[in-house]
Amino acid sequence: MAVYNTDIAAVFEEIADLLEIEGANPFRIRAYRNAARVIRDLSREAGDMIADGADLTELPGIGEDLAAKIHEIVHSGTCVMLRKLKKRTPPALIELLKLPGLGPKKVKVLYHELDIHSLEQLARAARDGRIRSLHGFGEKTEAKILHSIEMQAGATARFKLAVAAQYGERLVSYLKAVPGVDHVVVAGSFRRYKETVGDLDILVTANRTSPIMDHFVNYDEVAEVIAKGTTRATVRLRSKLQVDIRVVAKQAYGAALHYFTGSKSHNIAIRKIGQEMGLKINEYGVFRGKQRVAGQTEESVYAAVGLPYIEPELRENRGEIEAARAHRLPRLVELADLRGDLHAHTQATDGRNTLREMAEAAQARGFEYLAITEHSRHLTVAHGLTPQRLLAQMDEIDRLNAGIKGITLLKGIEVDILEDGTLDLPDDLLGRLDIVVAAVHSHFDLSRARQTARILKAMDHPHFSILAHPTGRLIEERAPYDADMLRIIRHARERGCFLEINAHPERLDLLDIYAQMAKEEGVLVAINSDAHSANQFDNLRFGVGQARRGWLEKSDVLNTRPLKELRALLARTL
Ligand code: DGT
Ligand code: CA
Ligand code: CA
Repeated sequence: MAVYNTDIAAVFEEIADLLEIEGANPFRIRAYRNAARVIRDLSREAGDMIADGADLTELPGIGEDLAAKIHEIVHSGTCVMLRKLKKRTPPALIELLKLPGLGPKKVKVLYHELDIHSLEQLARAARDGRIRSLHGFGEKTEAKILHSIEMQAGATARFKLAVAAQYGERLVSYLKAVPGVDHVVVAGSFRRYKETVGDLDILVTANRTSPIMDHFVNYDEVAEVIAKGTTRATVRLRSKLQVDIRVVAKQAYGAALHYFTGSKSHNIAIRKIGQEMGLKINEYGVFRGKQRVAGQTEESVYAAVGLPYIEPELRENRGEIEAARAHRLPRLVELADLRGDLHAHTQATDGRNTLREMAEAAQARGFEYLAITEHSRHLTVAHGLTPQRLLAQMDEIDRLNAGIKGITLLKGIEVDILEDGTLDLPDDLLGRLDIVVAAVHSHFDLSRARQTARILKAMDHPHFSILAHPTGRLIEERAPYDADMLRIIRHARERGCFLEINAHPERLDLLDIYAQMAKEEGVLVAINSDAHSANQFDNLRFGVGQARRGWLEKSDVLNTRPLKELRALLARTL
């Protein structure tokens, strides 16, 4: 049984939540939250470190007790303390914690003040208007709680793409090692780089004697076998992620891959074109009468209906078939096209690594430049930089740039856009930076008109370069703020500034449709990692996936430009 860092972090987060509901010592609670973050940001799996005999107490904030718990979790998947805590907490409270917008503090109040033990009781209290008068709640929160209960009742949980990737990719390498197996690929929404996936759809080609199905259901992460036949099976993993597997013959690989990649509405549209040409298209191939005319590769399926190959990220039936027919498909941007990253943090604020470590990691990826963009002072939770501390960092960057070859650090900031649209640092200071990344981090609830005006005003600032994570959403946790994105994009064009696709797995913001809107309006998009540690540059692939879903080409992306061109583009706005 493999235990990943995300599993360990989840155990610690849950311990912290339950301790908080109990009203435990805040320092103790914080120690667990901190440990969760440290583990989540490790560049190696803690399990591997333990196997190598590493001393975990050398990690920041990890003492003997936490190190012992990490060992325990790595070996057993959980820990005794969590089990004990769970035993003495009413189970419904643990359910309440899972509702977006309800943290341990609020759950504690609901439990103690209203004696709420279940979701039904909570919904009733919200409907009766009994929640709004509680300390720290109010009418808005009450409405939100009711909304999220109703949402949860209707929807089944989806997994963030990066989380699904972690489980999916390990399963793929496990399956590739099975005798007689040829291709193993994750199809479905995962292959289309959708920001969340409902389940994984794994397609395998194997010879007839391969023991693939038995191996699949015996994978040590499998919690439940829902169905098992000779060519298909469905399981649920311990993480609750459901996985479908389908085994096909080699000559049907392309047809099956096309079928299981979807989207369903893309498939239906392609099948319809086939029908008009007298062809039958299914997961086994493309047929004219009884004769198979295509299906070995995806290209052959498209060619059979007179179309060029269409990339998976485009297959949403949003105009890609028409574009293919007119030979106007975009040549989508690729990870290798990126020449740098324009949004990253270091230890100076809430990052994990030093300037030098971040520079070296970026250089190791072959980057030509990296912008260091710490938070500004308004974000006190992230130890935002004061003007003085920013000046000190700028000097440090000068020294580092003088000493390091092959990569240039750009001086930047992730400055807060304050409620009135002003920026959270003095103009003269912003003017001395190479790049000003600006973002909304507060007052998400402003009316559409005020939120839009706030952002437009910020863009009017002469030093504004990039609007970071432009809709503020956190996937499955916080809805996008209400703002007129078309006006913002058009204003960006007028002002010569740019929008970001933030590659952080919880953000992936711009959303794909707005990335496409930016392209159509002629606004360049930066694909940024927002890395808080050196290993988080890996997240860029998800940002690139999002960009591809937005039809972006290399030329639509700001940070595909060589440094000299980038500087010229930034100078327009500085
Ligand atoms: P998800 O899992 O909700 O994130 O979305 P998908 O797209 O992965 O959907 P899923 O897992 O239900 O099915 C995988 C693929 O199989 C889907 O993208 C297209 C194909 N598929 C499923 N059902 C149908 C169907 O009824 N007709 C057609 N043409 N294709 C289907
Ligand atoms: Ca799926
Ligand atoms: Ca499926």
